[in-house]
Amino acid sequence: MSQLFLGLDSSTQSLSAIVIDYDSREVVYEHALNFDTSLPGYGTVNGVLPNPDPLIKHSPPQMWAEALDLLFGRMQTDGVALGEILAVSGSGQQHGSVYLKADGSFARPTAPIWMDASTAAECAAIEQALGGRAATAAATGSAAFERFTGPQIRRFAETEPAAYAATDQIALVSSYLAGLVAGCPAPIDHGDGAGMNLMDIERKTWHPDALAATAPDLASKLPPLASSTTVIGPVGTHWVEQYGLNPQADAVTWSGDNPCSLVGLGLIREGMVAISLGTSYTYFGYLETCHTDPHGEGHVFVAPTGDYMTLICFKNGSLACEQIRDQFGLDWDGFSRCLATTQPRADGGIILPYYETEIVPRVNRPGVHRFDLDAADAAANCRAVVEAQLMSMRIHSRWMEVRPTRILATGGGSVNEPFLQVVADVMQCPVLRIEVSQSAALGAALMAAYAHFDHAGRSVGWEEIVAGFTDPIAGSEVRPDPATRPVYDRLLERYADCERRVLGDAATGG
Ligand code: XUL
Repeated sequence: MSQLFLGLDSSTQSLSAIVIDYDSREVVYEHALNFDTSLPGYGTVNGVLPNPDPLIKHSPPQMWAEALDLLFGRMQTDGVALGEILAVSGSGQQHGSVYLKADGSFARPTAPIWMDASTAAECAAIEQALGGRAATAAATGSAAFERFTGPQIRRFAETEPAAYAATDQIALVSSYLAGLVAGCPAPIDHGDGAGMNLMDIERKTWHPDALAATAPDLASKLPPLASSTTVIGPVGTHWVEQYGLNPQADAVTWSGDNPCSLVGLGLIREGMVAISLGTSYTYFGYLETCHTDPHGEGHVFVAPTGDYMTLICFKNGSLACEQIRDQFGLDWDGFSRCLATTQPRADGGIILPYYETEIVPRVNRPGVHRFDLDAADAAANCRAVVEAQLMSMRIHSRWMEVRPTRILATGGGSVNEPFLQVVADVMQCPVLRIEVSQSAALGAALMAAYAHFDHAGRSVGWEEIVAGFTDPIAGSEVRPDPATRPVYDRLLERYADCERRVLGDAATGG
């Protein structure tokens, strides 16, 4: 009999499932269920409830619960051997919170999610109570961010005190769904707990000062914290009776999508870094020891392995490249040709492409700034905008003190070879492509496997768990050109100087 593990992923727009066959190292089943189209009665748009206030982004938790049943029904119809699954884990969009009464009903019918930006005042108040931005980051792993759970809880307690008082348990998206699978309240795992501004990032316990800075009586409303690979118990009887799961199958804690993706991409050793080239660009990687960003721009979460991970989000990512592409009437091929036909130059033109406000570095007012760059030169602008993104990544990831040994590239932009050459040259590190479309769900399935073996007293190392599931695409390696090293070392200094001039000293990432 095969050893099957199920990984689920409740993201903003969909609920996905991946089943892996551990022995053959294969993904044997994959399905995604879109919330808007599968559950239209909730009226969500891209998984989010419409709201006249553009800062408010909530979703209905009941929809997530219903989706779980729909998905298991679908797996049954598709002939998935549900009775052979040994353990189930999952991934949830990070930061979102669910408010439950003692009888399990909702104390708040909607859940604020990671896209919500309505808590600027609460962030300021929490940071002040904790001794400032750097102190908040040192204590909880991140400065206070609008989407993080603590500021969201504070706003709820202030604006709806009666509903807050009626709340018995606050769950994250991940722990809420883990509880449904287990049929009992689930702990919050260290990975997703680190995205709340409430957990002591070093001790992995609730931080008493952060709790006090957030809302009254909060400790009594939070579940215990646990490692990301804790077996909560057997799966709930509902899943056994309705869908034929094995009553002995393990219900494992769920984590956030970023910690799960870390494992789903095989980033389990120091120096392993991934760049996700989507609408925004994210730079994330494994950290052996905990140290936080003194500028409060990057996040530190706990990795499913029990070590740490970092995440930095660059909002203007491909958006800035698209602006330049469109400005010069190019398509992506034309954009790539511009990169392929230009050379990096230490005295090359520089652009600071803040078409929108930026997360890293913090830029509150959009603006595009050019230095020694002819605004009419298409090729020079294409090169400058890509170099800008990568130099920004290199500068603003310095605080991690991790020199990447290889970088995995994922997302739409990773298919563009001249682009990857710039990544390799600026970062002075080999870049490899990886084609895992569902890295979070895959990570969850691998976490289920780890937890299952661990719980059975069979300790299997993470290397062995991920082997064969997370291999980069053969032949996709792009190596840095050593001749570009001194060029970029010099250009980097000039870029940092331009950032300083535009944004002030706080923006240069140390
Ligand atoms: C991370 C974050 C997003 C969500 C998306 O801090 O807010 O990546 O986890 O699901």
